[in-house]
Amino acid sequence: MRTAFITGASSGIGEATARALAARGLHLTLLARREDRLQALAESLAKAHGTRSRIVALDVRDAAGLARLAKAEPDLFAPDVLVNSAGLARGTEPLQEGNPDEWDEVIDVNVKALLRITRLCLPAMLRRGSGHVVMLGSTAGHWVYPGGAVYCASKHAVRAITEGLRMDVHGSGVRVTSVDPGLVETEFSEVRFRGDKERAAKVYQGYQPLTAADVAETIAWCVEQPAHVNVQDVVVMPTAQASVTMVKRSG
Ligand code: 8X3
Repeated sequence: MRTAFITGASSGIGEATARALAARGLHLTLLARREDRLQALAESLAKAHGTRSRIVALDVRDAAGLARLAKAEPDLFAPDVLVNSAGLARGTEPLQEGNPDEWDEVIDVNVKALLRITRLCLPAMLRRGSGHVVMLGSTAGHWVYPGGAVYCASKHAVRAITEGLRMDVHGSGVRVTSVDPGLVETEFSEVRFRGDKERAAKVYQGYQPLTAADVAETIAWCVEQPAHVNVQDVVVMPTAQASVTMVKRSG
């Protein structure tokens, strides 16, 4: 029985990845804050694919909660695949107008929580000599755009962590992949614009953005490669996007 541990599993790319991996026969540990959404997802996957899901209703930043859980249920932290999908951005203000509390939130979730969860799952993978850590990077981890200094810094950090981890576990059989999407229509922009749905919708207007399912299929493709194949990094953008600042919109 293959298992995947997915953070940020209640929505967006995390939820779509749960669906894509369940369809390929993996059983799941689903971590996110919103228990009702995790419950509904687990029920629908059980019905559709017979998937067994464990639900972990926790804020991914809750270090003490994670440590307690790892002690009580170490098996949860021994998945075949870890997908670090939890992540967010806040605002597009220039740095000089930024909110340091929001910087903390972005860095704590995108970087520190990702490190902590990965750290918790690695010992079992290394003992087994197999396992796959998938990071949700971003095009923002390759290129910086105006108003994106802190978010781009967090995703550049994810890229550095991915590369560093790959070297640290080299020779162990553990694979490390980063999937780095451009514009994907999810709740990402609504969160970034602090609940402003109208402004969020404009980000995806006039062209066909990626869907969460598009990215989930990319992740599933990476995971399904034979054990000797490690897809190191996949950058995926909508066809209408040529760079982080170039999007061809109609009208
Ligand atoms: C999300 C892509 O361009 O909004 O990681 O930063 S972008």
